[in-house]
Amino acid sequence: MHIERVDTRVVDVSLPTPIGTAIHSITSVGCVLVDVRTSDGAVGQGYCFTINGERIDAFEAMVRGLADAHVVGRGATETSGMWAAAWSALNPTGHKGVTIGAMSALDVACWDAVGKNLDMPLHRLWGSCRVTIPTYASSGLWLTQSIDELVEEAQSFVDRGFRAMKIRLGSPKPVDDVARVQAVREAIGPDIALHADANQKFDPKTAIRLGRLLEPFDLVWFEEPVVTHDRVGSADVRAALDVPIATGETEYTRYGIRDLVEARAADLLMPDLQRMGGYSEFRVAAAYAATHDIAISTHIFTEHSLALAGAVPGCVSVEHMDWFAPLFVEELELTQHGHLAIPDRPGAGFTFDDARIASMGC
Ligand code: SMN
Ligand code: MG
Repeated sequence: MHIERVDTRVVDVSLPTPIGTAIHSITSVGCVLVDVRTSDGAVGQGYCFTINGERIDAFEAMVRGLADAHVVGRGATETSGMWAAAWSALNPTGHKGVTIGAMSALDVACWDAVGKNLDMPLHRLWGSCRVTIPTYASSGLWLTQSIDELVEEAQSFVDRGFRAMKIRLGSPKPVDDVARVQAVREAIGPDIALHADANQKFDPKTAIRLGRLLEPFDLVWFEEPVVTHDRVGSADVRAALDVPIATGETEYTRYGIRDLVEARAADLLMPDLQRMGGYSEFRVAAAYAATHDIAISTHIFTEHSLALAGAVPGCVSVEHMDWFAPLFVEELELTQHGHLAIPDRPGAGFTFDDARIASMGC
């Protein structure tokens, strides 16, 4: 069984309403969809994206270049060989950004093809450890919302069956962040878990001050308190506060995760499937985290992260982000106790909804 062809499509998926964090203004996600076609007939699928589709054509060109050079013609089960060859070829260009995003889409698609050819869910192929995983509602509680809107949305998450959610921080004045967190905590009560994400907004001193002010609200974690490159600053915030520091979504590959661990910058790591470079490299990073007894929680890419969550014992939660749901035929399944079901379908367990994607202008 070998890979006969790799096809790409570019599609822009609009968000229902524009949203904002401390560093993002988002109206859509532009995606490169990748179909890896094998000689046995299975089609493996993966994707990478940019916010608002900015510079997405560069990602498509990178996918096509890597596919022609390192994927087409290769045995479909040679995921490690594909990854190693592409990694080596990318040395002069670099191992962050467009290169790794393109590798991720190809690697996920190749693994999906392997699982589909074997008629086996990927988490079982890798060694299953669970059938559901805790999740938290993350498509909401944005910085652009009023306190009334936050309260209403928090309540609606609880009504939908979520047992956890995430609010964004980064108001111009820390007291405003405190008021927003307080309002949500009062709306959801003490039994619903609340995470908070600063999207790198603060300098370490401000983060520490805000972290202390937020102590009464029993946060699960304080995410990306400082700029991602300031690992020492993140370690300082971590040492000063009792609340766990979660970070890692902006880091690339095993080496970004290693640097955070070596700096003692994180209580919990949040690898992102695209920035890790796909399933192969994510599993390396997860193993590295495990050797340091640091838990992980997957960053966005909800559908495709479930296979990993089903096979990585140290994964404690999967972020529930609904941005990419319109791409897929299958839907995420929220189970009792606010968990997500790990799909027991072949491969990654999700397939592109071709008709719907075509109607998006692709
Ligand atoms: C986030 C990620 C990607 C885009 C906007 C916001 C946020 C999260 O940091 O962790 O969900
Ligand atoms: Mg975040």
